[in-house]
Amino acid sequence: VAYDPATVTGSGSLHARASRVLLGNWTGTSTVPSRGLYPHQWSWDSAFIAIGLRHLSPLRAQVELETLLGAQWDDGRVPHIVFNPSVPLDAYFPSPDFWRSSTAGAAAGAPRTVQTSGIVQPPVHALAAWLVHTSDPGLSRTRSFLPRLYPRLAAWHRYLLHRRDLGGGGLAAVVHPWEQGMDNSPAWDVPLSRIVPAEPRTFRRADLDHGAAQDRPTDLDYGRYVRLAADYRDRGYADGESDFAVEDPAFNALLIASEHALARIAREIGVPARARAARAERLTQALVDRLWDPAEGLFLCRDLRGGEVRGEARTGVGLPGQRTAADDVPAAPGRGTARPGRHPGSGAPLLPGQRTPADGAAADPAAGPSAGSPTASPPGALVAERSVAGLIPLVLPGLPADVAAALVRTAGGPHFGLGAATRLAPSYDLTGHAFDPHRYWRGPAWFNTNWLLERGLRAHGEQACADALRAALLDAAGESGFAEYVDPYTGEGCGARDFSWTAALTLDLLH
Ligand code: 9WN
Repeated sequence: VAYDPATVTGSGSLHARASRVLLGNWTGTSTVPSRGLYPHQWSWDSAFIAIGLRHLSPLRAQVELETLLGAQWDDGRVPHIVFNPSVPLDAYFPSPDFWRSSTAGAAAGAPRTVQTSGIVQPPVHALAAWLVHTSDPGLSRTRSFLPRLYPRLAAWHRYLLHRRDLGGGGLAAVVHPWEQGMDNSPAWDVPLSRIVPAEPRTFRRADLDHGAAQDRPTDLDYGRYVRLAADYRDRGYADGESDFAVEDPAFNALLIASEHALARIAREIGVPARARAARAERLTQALVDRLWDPAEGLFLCRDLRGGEVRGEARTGVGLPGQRTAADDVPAAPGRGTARPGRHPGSGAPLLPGQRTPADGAAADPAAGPSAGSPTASPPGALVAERSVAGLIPLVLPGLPADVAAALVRTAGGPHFGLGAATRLAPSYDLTGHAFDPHRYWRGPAWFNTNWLLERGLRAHGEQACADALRAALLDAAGESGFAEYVDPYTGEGCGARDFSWTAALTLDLLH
């Protein structure tokens, strides 16, 4: 890494405090999300971190992304964790000896010299690369930053759009809750309920050395996370057969935003960009066709393995008197009772509250891609839970105007309370059966999702709302000591402090 004195200005100011967090979490080639809880490099964290770091040091921001993409697998996947070999194995679970990337991932082309996980995280990277470039185009061009990154970013998107198009409709599916990044969101309760948890005695949760148990996922969640990851590893990280396969609106919206960014990158480096821009538009259409719920004014997750439900008419989620998917799943800690069978068709009971296409039309995975043919019935079932993930497509400027307007209304309505009941948008429905203002992705407000909403509001002309959210984000970040997440009503900090993306996105909002 070339000599690069990152600048800190205005001692004591929010800017200076945020800068100190980022400088303190820098390891020389990348930034840890948190020194204690997350001592390695995480994929979507690095993208958000680079977006803030570019204001302190465009060079470090470039190196951050280069380090991550340096650990890319030959099949194009960008791993969700790149392990730091100097960190003791027991500092984080699952550690490299669980993932065994260089051996178990050999067929998929995992790197030999660096240890990684085998799953992915949301593809925010092309967006981050473009924003990093714009912060210092001269340095970027001198270092051939974009020409070097472009083939890797293109391969990453290709992996997601081909190997991960498990539903055949053009969208990417996640095969583990950690991939979507909102680990214990109630949106996963039903799809996860089919997974037989691993025995608790087979693993040790290092996260509980640093985080309060009541703010973290439950042991039962972890049992299922471990089972899913171990099964994936034991299949050589081959895609297609996962018992958990979900099309998520935030993951796909970020992919589309990154496709738009890749088109800009392509134009900048002089390679054809038209096909990319067109693809981003097609994907936006597929997102609306497959995941938009007009009755709710919200995007929902599609559980691709949930297509067993038949025949029961359901419209809207969680409306008074209706059963939601989650009625079947008691709230934590008793939530998630193991069910017989791990896959529809192997004995899993019908799941009330999931919504099948056209209320009972047969889901036919063999029907082929539905992108561009909105009349085809998508496989699986929409998950009847309101998650902040369903608001994230607001970042897409190309969203149909009526969809964007409905999202803005939903963000400010009773379920998310933005600009009214809450200081920041919660990760999950304030009125939801599983809402808990302190438990990780089951209610607390997170800075990355709110930063995305702030951008989305601005992109759709909601300047006053965006300004208010920006002010609330800055206040909450400063008051909480750059907490990992906060109580959406009070702003009280939870989880880790000096959390990197909180500091990075604070810096970005200050610029
Ligand atoms: C598992 C690092 C990551 C974030 C995720 C967040 C949390 C990990 C964990 O921390 O997940 O990947 O151990 O809980 O849920 O979004 O990227 O900050």
